[in-house]
Amino acid sequence: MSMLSFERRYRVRGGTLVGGDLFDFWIGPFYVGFFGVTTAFCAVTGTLLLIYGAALGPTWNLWQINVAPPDLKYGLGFAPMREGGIWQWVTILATGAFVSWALREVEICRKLGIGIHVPVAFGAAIVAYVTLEVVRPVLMGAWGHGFPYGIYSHLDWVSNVGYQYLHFHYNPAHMIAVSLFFTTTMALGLHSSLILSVSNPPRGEPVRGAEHENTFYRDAVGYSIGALGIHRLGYLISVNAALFSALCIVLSGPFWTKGWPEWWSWWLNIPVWK
Ligand code: UQ1
Repeated sequence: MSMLSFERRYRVRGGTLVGGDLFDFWIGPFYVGFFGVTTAFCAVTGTLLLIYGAALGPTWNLWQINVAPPDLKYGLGFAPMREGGIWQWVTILATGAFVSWALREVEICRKLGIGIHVPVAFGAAIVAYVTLEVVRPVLMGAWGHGFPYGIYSHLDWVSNVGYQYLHFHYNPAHMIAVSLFFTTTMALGLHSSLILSVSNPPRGEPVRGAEHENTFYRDAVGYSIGALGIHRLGYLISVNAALFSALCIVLSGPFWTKGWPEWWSWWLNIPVWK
């Protein structure tokens, strides 16, 4: 891949968090850094372990391959490799890869002198994953409460855990998370379509700018949030979608063991109805 003319100018030394100059170099288009090395190690080792786990299993059908967590009887201890140990190591390596990737992004931000908004937003997704696979299983006393690694198997896990709480959509944090996911897609749809409408005109027509963007939404809904504002809004709702997802699942089990519909009895029990 060829280097773009401006890239060399911004490929500056320093900004590393760990390792000083030791890993401060690029391989082709990719910045390496200490965390590039740890990302590559964790990702490759974890992937090979997943392939090993698949090889031990009964199928190579991509949809049905399953690498499951240990039985509940192993509690929070290490399990034999073939009985959930692979899942445990994959979870450690996946967490290592995700956190390494985020810290490598931080090093790139420091080199460029830009904010760390990207790794912080990615951190919200990491929080959701770690909540599902580490925090909630630890709070419930067994790694067996984590979700399995497999396409169908993790969907079955979501379905089963949902029914354990009778009707998961009554979980108030789940309601907020789902609403934020939908609102995020709506905001991206509003934003992407607006940008395309002004910046990608038919051949021969002029490109339009901020005044056309603002006027469209002022005409349509009486308000324009602005070019910077829409990105602040998108950041807020997308990061909160991930954080409320983490909240809704960590509440289920460690802090609420009944069906979620029952949680709403506080509403029926308000004295004013009596
Ligand atoms: C908006 O007002 C705006 O400012 C001009 C954008 O920036 C380019 C947008 O992308 C969008 C989608 C809006 C409209 C958003 C609201 C919340 C009214």
